[in-house]
Parts: sequence; C-alpha cells; structure tokens
Amino acid sequence: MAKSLLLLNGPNLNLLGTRQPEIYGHETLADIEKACVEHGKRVGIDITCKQSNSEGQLVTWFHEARGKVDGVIINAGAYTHTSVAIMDAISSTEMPVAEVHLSNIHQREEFRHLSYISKVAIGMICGFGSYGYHMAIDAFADRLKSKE
Ligand code: CA2
Repeated sequence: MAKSLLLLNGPNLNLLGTRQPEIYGHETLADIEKACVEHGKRVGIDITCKQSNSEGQLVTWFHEARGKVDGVIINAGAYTHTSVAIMDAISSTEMPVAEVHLSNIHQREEFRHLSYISKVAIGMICGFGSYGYHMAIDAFADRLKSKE
C-alpha cells in the first residue's frame, strides 16, 4: 500500500516569499509544497499539504490524521515555542512526527530556543531552509522502509 504523510505549516508561513527573504528564503509556500509533493513521489510517499494560522485547526488536523497517514511533518511556526495544545495533540494521537524549521532557531532570539514540538517529535531539522522538508521526507522514507 502507498505510504502517506501529512505536511502541516503553521502561522504566517503562508507569507513566505513576500517578506524577510534573508531569514526564510525567496520561495513561496506553494513552491515548497509542490516540491515536497514531487519529492514524495520520487520516494513513493503521497504527501498532503495544509497550512493554518490557527492553533486549534492544527490540533484538529492531528486528530483527523490519526490512523490515516504514516506520519506528520510540521513546521508549527511561532506555535513551536508556545503550544502545549499541539504538543498534547501529538502525544495523544501517538503519530510519528518530524519537526522542521527553515531557520536555525538556536541561532536566533532566546524565546525561539524552546520547542514544545521537539519534546514529542521523533526528530527535528532546522537551518537548512526548504531543503529541511525534503530531509524530513527522506527520514520518513527510510523509517517506513525499515518497518516493512
Ligand atoms: O524557521 C522557521 O521555520 C520558523 O518556524 C518560522 C516561524 C518562527 O516563528 C519560528 O521561530 C521559526 C515564523 C514564520 C513566519 O514566516 C514569515 C514569512 C514571511 C514573512 C514573515 C514571516
């Protein structure tokens, strides 16, 4: 059966490519999502992409994904540093989650150093721009292959 992943992006990531390119690059979210879907096809994984500026919507998507996908890749944006609700949604749904950030959050302001998502994710990739999403897809491809 085809493998599947959900790719979630959080608040303000819909603005990618319009401002702060020195931090977040020139690609739009649509560019990144298209490249991820194509990369998924190369490694045999169907990828569904969603973005929301709402914490509750992200929580609901975790609930809905339970048992339907093989894993979730999330860039929770600023909710990374504040959201016990998203952390609890990940724990309660017991799904494997990979955390991605475009920027290296550890080289930025102190408040970005704490990630609630990292406490429950299988791993975290940051600082490699949009390539980080491809790294997360490859990590899942490898993990799912070894579970076959
Ligand atoms: O580096 C990342 O991927 C972040 O998750 C991006 C978040 C930030 O709050 C995290 O600390 C690190 C912010 C996303 C905001 O994206 C914008 C894109 C274009 C213009 C303005 C903001």
